[in-house]
Amino acid sequence: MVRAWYMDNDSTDQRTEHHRNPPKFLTLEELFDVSGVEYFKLNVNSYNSDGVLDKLKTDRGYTYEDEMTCSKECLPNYDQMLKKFFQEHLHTDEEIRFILDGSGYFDVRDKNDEWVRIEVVAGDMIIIPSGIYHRFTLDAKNYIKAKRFFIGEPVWQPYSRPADDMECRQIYLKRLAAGD
Ligand code: KMT
Ligand code: NI
Repeated sequence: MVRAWYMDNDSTDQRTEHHRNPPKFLTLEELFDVSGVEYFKLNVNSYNSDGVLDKLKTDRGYTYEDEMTCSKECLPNYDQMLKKFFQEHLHTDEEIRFILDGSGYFDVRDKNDEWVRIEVVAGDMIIIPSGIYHRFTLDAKNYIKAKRFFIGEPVWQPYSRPADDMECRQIYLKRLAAGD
């Protein structure tokens, strides 16, 4: 089960959970309502043949996919890349990740600009909307392997906050307010 919670305001070690006191969790429905983030549970042992991922790809038009591993051994420029992932940013397209192994945290800003931390583990597929401010960090285990998907030719370009005038940001805010 994926877990999501509101973060404390402590800027020490980004790899720890950073719960509030007392902890404040969100259900997946609440997560969607306050951020537009979507979540699907897949079976890491059977996704190649069970048709669930195939249907998602067809329904949503994902035509590109690749795999990435983040660990000290596997990622070139590991420290630099992780620093970049953790800088608050947005993209002009959805950020779609299906976790195959390991774990990590996607942090997203909610409607009130508060950080929500989403813990992802093997089997979790997360869709971060275009135009939402977010960031990523590994947890204390320092390892994640994930599939990335994209509609068409991939564009991974991050735009650091502030990027409030971008069209994708304006569209995102309108959709969030309308609740769809
Ligand atoms: C990103 O764009 O932040 C990433 O791809 C992070 C690693 S994916 C689990
Ligand atoms: Ni991103």
